[in-house]
Amino acid sequence: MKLRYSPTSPYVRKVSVTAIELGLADKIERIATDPWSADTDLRKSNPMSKIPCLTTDAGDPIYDSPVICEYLDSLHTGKKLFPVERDARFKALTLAAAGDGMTDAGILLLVETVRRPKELKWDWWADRQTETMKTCMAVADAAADSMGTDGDITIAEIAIGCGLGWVDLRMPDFGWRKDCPALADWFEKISDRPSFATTMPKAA
Ligand SMILES: N[C@@H](CCC(=O)N[C@@H](CS)C(=O)NCC(=O)O)C(=O)O
Repeated sequence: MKLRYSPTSPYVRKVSVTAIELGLADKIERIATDPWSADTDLRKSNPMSKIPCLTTDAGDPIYDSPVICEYLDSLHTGKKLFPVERDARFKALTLAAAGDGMTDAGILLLVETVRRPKELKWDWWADRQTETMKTCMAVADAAADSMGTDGDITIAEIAIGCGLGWVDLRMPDFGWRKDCPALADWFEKISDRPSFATTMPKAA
């Protein structure tokens, strides 16, 4: 399998953590890709021109990160990061959606505040994304006591942990820990798990 990646993407990190958890990391060849480059041919594999994008051994492209992670999970007959039992499965998928939603809002906020020309900045949009990040974090904080750290985890812990790691990297002053003490405690513990510790993003 081949994975188009960039080193600081929180969505790529989800795939990397998933692959490590499933013992599949050495089956994946990594191809550095800048999705923002005008020269990239990424769109031929992913019509949204986003990373991560996986190409299977059969040559089929798979995107986006939730689908790639579920594909990797489907290759593994033992450990399951996507629970099979219905209630557990939809609980994990919904919590993972809150984690991804937090990250999506964070990226939109960063584009608005950093990339958009100053005279075009739209405070209403920035405030809305900030609010979405906070409400997703509040959902994760409420669930934190039931989330795994050094035992079994699911795609929910992976999505939330990778999202928070990216927020700390790109928005170190966001100040989420004060409002989400249980989540902060959980995040500190899961950050020591080998799949998280070895994929911790570093500023480029
Ligand atoms: N929903 C997608 C989001 C992926 C995404 O937004 N990736 C960013 C990099 S962190 C990207 O490629 N952005 C390029 C763009 O938006 O054009 C996923 O879960 O894979």
